[in-house]
Amino acid sequence: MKKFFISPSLMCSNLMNAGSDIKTLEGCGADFLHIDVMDNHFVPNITLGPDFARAVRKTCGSPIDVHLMVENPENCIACWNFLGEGDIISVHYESSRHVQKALAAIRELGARPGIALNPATPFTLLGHVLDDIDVVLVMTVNPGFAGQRLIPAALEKIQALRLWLDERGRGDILIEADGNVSFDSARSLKEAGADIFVAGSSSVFSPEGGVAENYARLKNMLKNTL
Ligand code: S6P
Ligand code: MG
Repeated sequence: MKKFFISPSLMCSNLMNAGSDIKTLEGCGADFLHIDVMDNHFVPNITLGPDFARAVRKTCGSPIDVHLMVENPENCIACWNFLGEGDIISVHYESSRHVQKALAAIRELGARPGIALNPATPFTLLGHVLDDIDVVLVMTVNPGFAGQRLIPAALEKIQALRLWLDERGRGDILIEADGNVSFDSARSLKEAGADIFVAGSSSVFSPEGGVAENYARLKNMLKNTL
């Protein structure tokens, strides 16, 4: 069975009780905790930031997976200097004229650099930064909000990206699927080649069950998918 990772999206947790949800997820053995950072410039929303992430790091040992949806992320990589080995920091290809600089700064911190792609952005743009990344985060919805519907073309994109990376000898680069990863869509996303599954209101934080129960359900579903 191919290894997979679940990254619950904390913006979808019960923010009045986030500490308790985070402890529950740590108890579930969550592979990552996904922290969405938005600046009302790159996307029309404002969410979590480094102070929140620092508080998470203090209370919990799970690796952190930061998704920066901010303009010019190269200017704020130092804000994340409490992250390091095992953590992921992703920046959007579309958010900077100096994206390689941002990726190199993340590597310098000791964290794993990821590049995030909006639905309309072709992955073939990544040819010259393959050595600078450990992860490609494929947006399966337009970034900015939880609770959207998956864009079907994203599945084909993930499939083609997996082949493209493998052909370049980069089978080690992980593909992260972000947006409407549900108990149903997770299966097709895994079959297409995704490795990391961002789990928000469609799965781990779905009102269908409790956080631990939903996490176990998603994990079980992914375990039984090739
Ligand atoms: C969206 C953000 C995501 C969401 C997550 C929500 O801009 O990057 O990480 O938090 O995808 O999950 P769902 O199941 O509500 O789409
Ligand atoms: Mg995200």
